[in-house]
Formats: sequence, structure tokens, C-alpha cells
Amino acid sequence: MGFTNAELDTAKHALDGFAIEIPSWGFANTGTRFGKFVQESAATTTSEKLADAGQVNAYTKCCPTVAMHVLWDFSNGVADVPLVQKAAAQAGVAVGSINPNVFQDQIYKHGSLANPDPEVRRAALAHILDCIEIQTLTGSRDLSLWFADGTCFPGSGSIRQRKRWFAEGLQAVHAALSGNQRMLVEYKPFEPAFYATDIADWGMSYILSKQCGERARVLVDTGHHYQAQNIEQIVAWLLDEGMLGGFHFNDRRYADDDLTLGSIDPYQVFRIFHEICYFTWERGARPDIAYMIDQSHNLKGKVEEMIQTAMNAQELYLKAALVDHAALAAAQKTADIVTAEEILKAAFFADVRPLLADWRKARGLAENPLTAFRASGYTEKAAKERGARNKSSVSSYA
Ligand code: RM4
Ligand code: MN
Ligand code: MN
Repeated sequence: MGFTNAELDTAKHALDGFAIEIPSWGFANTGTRFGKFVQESAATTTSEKLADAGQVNAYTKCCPTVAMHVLWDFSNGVADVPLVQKAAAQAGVAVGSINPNVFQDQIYKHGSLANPDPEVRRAALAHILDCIEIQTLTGSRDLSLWFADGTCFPGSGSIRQRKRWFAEGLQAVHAALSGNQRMLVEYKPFEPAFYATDIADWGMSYILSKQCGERARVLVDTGHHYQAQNIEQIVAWLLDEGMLGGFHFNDRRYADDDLTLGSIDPYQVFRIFHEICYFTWERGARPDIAYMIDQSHNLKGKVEEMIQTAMNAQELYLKAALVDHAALAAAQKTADIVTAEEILKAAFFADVRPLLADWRKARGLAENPLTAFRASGYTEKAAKERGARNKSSVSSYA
């Protein structure tokens, strides 16, 4: 099929080592701030979310872990751990990153770790420390931190004071970590704060992580940038500094749209993966990065959308792995910019789907996970079982 033996080897190695975590919040009924369109087959409980995530992994074998949002998935806190663990095992997946929720309760109207009220700051910290306990009990490595904190109007708060409150709070979080645990600090420039989000960009996230210590890393959510920002450059810098902890992948056209990865701009995703694969080639070892999806779909079927996302991720990662790195390095050395660009384009436009089909066949998977899942009848069965429950309750999403 037009690939050399060396390329076939590279492809197998790349796919064997590539896993992407899917979010529990991608399986329940959610919506936009204007309305929620209920899907009868959507998950109504944490166990159902895990069962659905298990389907994604069963058809793709590249999504073995599930990111959990503590408030939504462990509503009784630590007490829910055995139940959740059991449901995950039954679904053939493991609990992945633990996401605290310090943005939904009424007390967080003016922030969490940077709330001017010390009681609220204490409550937020206490919740995050509870999450670390859940992290320990579930054996999850990453605590994934996103904060809605910020101000909406000039003068609402002291930007410097809020920065220091964040440093203080995050240092306390860091001090509670142990073993192989890490904390990933996510940034976002706007929404829900529309004047000054406290952790607005990768620089702020980097500074706070550095102030915390060894276990803190930056989390890059691809939807959390201004238009035209060069995301792959941020990725390359963080890689070079050993500070890239992980990703929340999703695609966007306008703002934090949370669209299917690669649906709007697959070349953007390829360029991010390219920086990682180029780094890997140079160092001879893969960087330790948590690849995660942060998407929740209102219009597409949830399980099939997540399968589509996983397939897109594999395809784009594989294209990046197949870049001729030696030739690229040589072209860069002689400032042969046209050749360098053509090398990237050749990899991006190569049809890697036959390679993926072979990789799947060798693992006993269907060549096309999406059509195989659709033919399985899972969605129809779930709609029958869950339909009534979905009509009466719609779970929330920020
Ligand atoms: C944010 C961010 C976080 C997610 C929340 C609900 O936009 O992407 O990762 O947990 O939404
Ligand atoms: Mn995110
Ligand atoms: Mn987001």
C-alpha cells in the first residue's frame, strides 16, 4: 500500500504507544446555555457513563481510561470509590484523571481559590484535597485542575492579590500529592470570566506550576486560546522545558466550542502532534504526556462521536509519526524551507487509514470502529433502557 517496511514499523510502534483518555462528561445529556436536546440513549448514571466509555475502548482499543468529574461522578465523595471502580472494571476501562469541581456551587460566585472570602478559599481547597484522596484510592495519576476564577469588570478585584491566592492554594494542593501523583494546571483566557481570568494563559499556568514544584505541569486545552494563537509553538516550548503535562483535545471555530477533534482544522492537530513526534525522534524517548479529550456533544450521538474522535486522534497522530524527521532536520539545517514544508505536507496528506485498518485487524478489532459500533444496536438498546430516565432528568454541564 505504498509504505516502506520502516514506515510500517514506525506506524505500529506509534499506534501501540498511543492512548487518549475520554471524559465521563461526554456521555450524559448536556447542552448549550440556550437549551438541552435530550438523547434517549445518553448515560444517566456514572455506571452508564463508564459502560459507554467502555464501548469506545472496546471498538478502538486506544481509550483505556476515563476522566472523572468528582462532583458529577462521585457525588458521595470517597464513599463512591468502590462502586465507581467496580463499574469501570466491568466496562473494561480504568479511572483516569480526577477533575475537582470548584465552579458550580453557589459559594463560588466570586471564585474558588481566589475568592476574596477566606472561608470559600478554604472550602475550595478542602474539596480539592478530598479529590486527592479519591485519586489515591483509585490509583489515578493526574489531578486535573481547571478554575472558573476571574473577574468580569475592571476594578472588581486585585489581579496581583488573586494571583497570590492562587499560588498559595495550589501550593497546598501540591503538598498533599504523593507517590506518582501529578497536578495539571489548565488555563483558559475567557469564559465564564470575561475581563480577567486568573489563570488565563500558558505563561500564568507555567509560573504557578513552577511555584508549586516537581509534580505540577501545564495542561493545554486546545479550545482555550485566542484566535490565531500558535498552539504548537506553546507545545514545543513546554516540551522543551519539561512542563507539558497533558492535553484537553477538542476543536473550535470561534471560541471554546468543544467540537469534534479534527473536525474544523485537522492540520492544527497534526501540527501539535508533529511537535511531539519530532521531539520524540530527537530524544529517542516519548515524553510523558496525558492525552485527554474534553468534549461534550449535544447534537451527535455520544458514543459514536467519541469513537469518531478517537479515530481522528489516531489518524492525525499516525500522520505526525510518519513525518520523515531526518529529512526534515536536514532541510531545516540548510534553510530549505520549501522542502521542509513539503515534508510536513506529504505526511499530512498521506492516507494512513489502511495502516490503521491493519493495526486494528491484528488486534481483533473491526477495521472501521464507527460502522461496527453503529451496527451493534447498542444505542437503540440504551435508548430503550434509559429513555424514560433521560426525559425526567438532565444532568448539568458548565
Ligand atoms: C472548561 C474546561 C474544563 C472543564 C470545564 C467544565 O471549559 O475545559 O476542563 O472541566 O469546562
Ligand atoms: Mn478543558
Ligand atoms: Mn473548555
